[in-house]
Amino acid sequence: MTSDATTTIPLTVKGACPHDCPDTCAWQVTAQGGRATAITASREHPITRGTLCGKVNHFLDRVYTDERLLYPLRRTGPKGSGEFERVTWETALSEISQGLRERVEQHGGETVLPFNYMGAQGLLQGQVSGSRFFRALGATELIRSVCAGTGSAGVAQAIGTNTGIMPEEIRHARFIVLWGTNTIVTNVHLWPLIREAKEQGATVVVIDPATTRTAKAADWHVQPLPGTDTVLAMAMMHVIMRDGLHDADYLDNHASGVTDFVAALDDYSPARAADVCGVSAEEIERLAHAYAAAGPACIRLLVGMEHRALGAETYRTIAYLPVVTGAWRHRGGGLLYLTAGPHWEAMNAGPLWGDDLGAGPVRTVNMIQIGRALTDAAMSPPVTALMVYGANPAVTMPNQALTLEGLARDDLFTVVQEQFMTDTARYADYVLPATTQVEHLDLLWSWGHDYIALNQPAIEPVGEAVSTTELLRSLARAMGMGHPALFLTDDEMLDIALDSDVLRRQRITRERLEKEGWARLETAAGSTPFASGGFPTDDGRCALVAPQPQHPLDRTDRDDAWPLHLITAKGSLHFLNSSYAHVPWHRHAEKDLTVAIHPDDAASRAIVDGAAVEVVNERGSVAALASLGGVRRGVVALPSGWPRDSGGASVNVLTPDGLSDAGGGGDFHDAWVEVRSAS
Ligand SMILES: Nc1nc2c(c(=O)[nH]1)N[C@H]1C(S)=C(S)[C@@H](COP(=O)(O)OP(=O)(O)OC[C@H]3O[C@@H](n4cnc5c(=O)[nH]c(N)nc54)[C@H](O)[C@@H]3O)O[C@H]1N2
Ligand SMILES: Nc1nc2c(c(=O)[nH]1)N[C@H]1C(S)=C(S)[C@@H](COP(=O)(O)OP(=O)(O)OC[C@H]3O[C@@H](n4cnc5c(=O)[nH]c(N)nc54)[C@H](O)[C@@H]3O)O[C@H]1N2
Ligand code: SF4
Ligand SMILES: [Mo]
Repeated sequence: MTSDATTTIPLTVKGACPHDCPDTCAWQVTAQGGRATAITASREHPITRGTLCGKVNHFLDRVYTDERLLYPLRRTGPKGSGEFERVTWETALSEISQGLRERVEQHGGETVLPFNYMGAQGLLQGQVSGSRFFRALGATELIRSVCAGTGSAGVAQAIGTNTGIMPEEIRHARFIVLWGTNTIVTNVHLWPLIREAKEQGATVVVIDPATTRTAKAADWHVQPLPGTDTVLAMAMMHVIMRDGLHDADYLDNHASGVTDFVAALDDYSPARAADVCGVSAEEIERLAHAYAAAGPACIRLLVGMEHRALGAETYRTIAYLPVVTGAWRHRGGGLLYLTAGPHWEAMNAGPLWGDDLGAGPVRTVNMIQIGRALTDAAMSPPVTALMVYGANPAVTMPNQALTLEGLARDDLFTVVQEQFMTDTARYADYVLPATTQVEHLDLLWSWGHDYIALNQPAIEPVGEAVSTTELLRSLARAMGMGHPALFLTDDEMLDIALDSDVLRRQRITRERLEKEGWARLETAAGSTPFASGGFPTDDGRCALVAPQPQHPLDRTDRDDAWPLHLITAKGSLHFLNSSYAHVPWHRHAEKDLTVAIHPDDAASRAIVDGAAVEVVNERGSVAALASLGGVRRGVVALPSGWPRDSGGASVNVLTPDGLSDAGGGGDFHDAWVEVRSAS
C-alpha cells in the first residue's frame, strides 16, 4: 500500500537504501496525503543501528528537489547540449520503439547495447530489471565488472570464494588491517564495529598511500606507494616464515604449493620491499610481526586497490596471509570482503534473468571500454542503439574523452532513464524519468553484510516517473514483443525471487519481510568458515602461487612527462559515485574539487595551498584547487564522481581504460599525471 493524495492518515512502511554501498541500511518512510514526510534509520537493524549517512539523511530532498526529472524529454539541441523538450509518454514510447526496431531490423539485435549498473542496487530495479527485455531482443550483453570483479577474481584464485567472514565478526578481531579501504567514508557502518574491537584492545592499521579520514583515525597508518601491495604482502610473509610465525599445521592441511612459494619469498626481503613500496624495512618487519602475533587478525579488503593492471594478483597475494598464519582458525580472524554470496544463494533470481529468452549466445562488451565499443569502426554490427539506466558512464567510466566521443555520435540512438540530468543524459535522444526508492518495490541484497531487506514503496511515483521494471514492460508492449516473462509485475517478480528452499528453511517469507523489513541470512559456514573444513576450491586447498617477478612500477615504458601517480578514489562524503552531485545542498557541502598533493611536490612546482591548478596528462586535463598534504610524495589524489558540469572534464578524463589481470575490472588507478599552476 502506498500513500496517495486522498490518504490523510500517516502511513509508515519499511524499506532499505538503494545505493551501491556495502552498508545496505534499513529505514522506514512515513507518508501522508501522498507525500513522503520523514525517513528514519532502523534502530533494530544490527548494521544500521539507527543512523543513515551524510549522503542519505536527507533522501527526501533527492525525491522532491527541483532538479529531479519528472517527464519524458526529447532532444532538441546538439548532443551534449542538454537541450530538450517535454513529450508525452505515448510519443516517447512510440518513437523509441520505432528507433530500436529500425536498428534491430537493419543490423540484428546485437546493435543494441544496454548499459546498466548499480544506481539501484536491488534485485528487481537494478540487477534483473532489464535482462529479460534485452535478452529477448538479442542485444549485446554488458560485462558489469567495474567494481569488485578484479578483487573477487583474485581472492577466489586463492580461497575459491570472495566470501570470508561477516562484518559483525570483526568485533572479535584483535588486529584489524583496513587494506586499501576508506571505511569511515565508504563503509560508515563498519566503523562502530571496529570501534567495539578497539575497546577490547584491537589495533587498527590502515594501509593506504593517502592519508584518508580512516587513516587519521587508525592506530597505525602504513603508506606504501600505490600498486606495490603485492610486494608488501610478500615481504610480510617473508618475515613471518623466516621468524617461524607461520602456522605449519594449517599450511600442511589447507594449502598447496607451499615449498615453491616459500622459496619465492626469498626474493622479498624487507630491504628490497622497502625500495619498491617506499615503506621502511623496519616498518615492514614490525607490521609482519604484529599481524602474525596479535590474536585474531582480520584483513578488511574492499575495492580501492583493485583498479590496477595487476589488481587480481594483489588481492590473491593478500588473501594468502591468513592462510600462512592460520588466522582463519580464530573467530574474528581471516578476511572480511564481499558478502553477496549468501544473498545470491538464498534468492531465487535464476528465472528472472530470462536466460531462455534469447536465441543463443550474444557478443559481450566490457563496461569499462564503453568508449571503445561506441567508437570502434571495425565492430560488426556497430552499436547503433544505447540504453542507459542506473548508471552515469560519461562520468564514471575511464577514458572519458573516448566515451564522450562515442556518445556524441549523431548516428547513435541513445535512451537514458534517470532521476537527474546527468552528463550521460545530456547526450540522450530521449531522457525518461525514473522513480526513486520510496516510489517502487525492491528486494535488497548486500555486498557488505548478511541481512536481506524488502523495500516497499511509500508513495506513488512523483510526476510521470516510472520504475525501470515498468519502463521495460511498456517498451516490450510498444515493440509488440510477446513473451509473458517480459510482463511479470513487480509483485510477481518478488514472489519468484523469494520462492527458494534456502529462504523457506530459514522461514524468511514475504509476510515476514513486509512486517519486519529485513532478515538475517544464516550462512552454513558460521563464524569461522575456514577453521578446519577446507576452502571451496577444487581440492579444498589454497594454491599458493608467487606473483610475477616484475612489479608494476618496474615498467620502463612510462612517459617521464607524467611523473605523479594519480589516485581517483571515492573520497567525497556527500556523493555516492556521481549520485547526489545534482542535489544542491550535497554539491554545496562538497565545496570545490581539490587535488591532494604532497607539500614537497607542490613546492617544486611553485604551487601553494588553495591555488588553481590543472591536473594533466596525455588524455586531458582537469581543473582543481590544490590541497597540500593528504598523500605521500609522488602521488596525487582527486576524488572520483564529480560531474563535468557541462563542458568541463572530470577525473575520468585522465584515467586509462585497460583491463586488469582477471575478473574484467579496469586499470584506471594506474594513471600518471603532472600538476601545473593554472595561471
Ligand atoms: N561516501 C561514499 N561512499 C561510498 C562510495 C562513494 O562514492 N562515496 N562508493 C561506494 C562504492 S561503489 C564502493 S565500490 C565502495 C568503495 O569503498 P573503498 O574500497 O573503501 O573505496 P575507494 O575510495 O575506492 O578506495 C579506498 C582506498 O584505496 C586506496 N588505494 C588506491 N590505490 C591503492 C593501492 O595501490 N594500495 C593501497 N593500499 N590503497 C590504495 C585509496 O587511496 C582509497 O583511500 O564505497 C562505497 N561507498
Ligand atoms: N576514476 C574512478 N572511476 C570510478 C571509480 C573510482 O573509484 N575512480 N569507482 C568505480 C566504481 S567502484 C563504481 S561502483 C562505478 C559507479 O558507476 P555508476 O553506477 O555509473 O555510478 P553513479 O554515478 O552512482 O550512477 C548511478 C546513476 O543511477 C541513477 N539511478 C539511481 N537509481 C535509479 C533507478 O532506480 N533507475 C534508474 N534508471 N536510474 C537510477 C542515479 O541517479 C545515477 O545517476 O564507478 C566506477 N568509476
Ligand atoms: S549510502 Fe550506504 S551508509 Fe548511506 S544510508 Fe545508504 S547504505 Fe547506509
Ligand atoms: Mo563500486
